[in-house]
Amino acid sequence: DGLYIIQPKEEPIVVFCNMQDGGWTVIQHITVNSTVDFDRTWQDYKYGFGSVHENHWLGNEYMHQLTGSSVQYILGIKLVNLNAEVKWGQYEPFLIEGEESQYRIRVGLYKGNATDALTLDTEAYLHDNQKFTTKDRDNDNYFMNCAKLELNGIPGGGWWYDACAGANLNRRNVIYWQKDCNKQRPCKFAWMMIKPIEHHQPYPAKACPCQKVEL
Ligand SMILES: [Ca+2]
Repeated sequence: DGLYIIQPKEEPIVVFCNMQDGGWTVIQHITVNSTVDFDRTWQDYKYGFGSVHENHWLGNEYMHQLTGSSVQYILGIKLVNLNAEVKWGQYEPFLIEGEESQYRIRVGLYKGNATDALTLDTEAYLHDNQKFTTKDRDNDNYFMNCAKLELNGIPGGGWWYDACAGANLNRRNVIYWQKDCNKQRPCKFAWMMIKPIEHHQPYPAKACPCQKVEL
């Protein structure tokens, strides 16, 4: 585990890699009642905020640069409740489209022991295909701006809202993941992480530098 410099496009960026759980690049981390404010503008969510070894949002632009390449990615969700019980979920594939598409999210098939909160079977709560919404840019399907809706005085923050959502990991006081994390069952930590989909290699790839075969 630790900090790494990666270069998804021109600009090098610092990311936190979670190696113990299998080699993931962390794109979001929140601790309940974090001092990092997640009630931010479009521009803040675009390039990220917080500190990468603690609570942070990596940035929609970087999420797009990483997942929008020719390599397909998996989204991993890790949730820890107050009893230190860990829940996992993952979506394959996972993709964030570019700013011209308002950083629309695409999520594929789910597996894990957490609730499938991003594709919850409720008409108003689908995440797949939703654009990103912040307090200063309302792209959601609700008559108000979901990012501004408050719970105990804390707004929802930026997210891929529908009208509004069965999950939101960016509300600072209540980490929300449908049945797993909510007001009644509080969670302490959440992470969003990504990694490339591994294509099965039938033969060891690192035999080179290769000896010329004498026939
Ligand atoms: Ca709206």
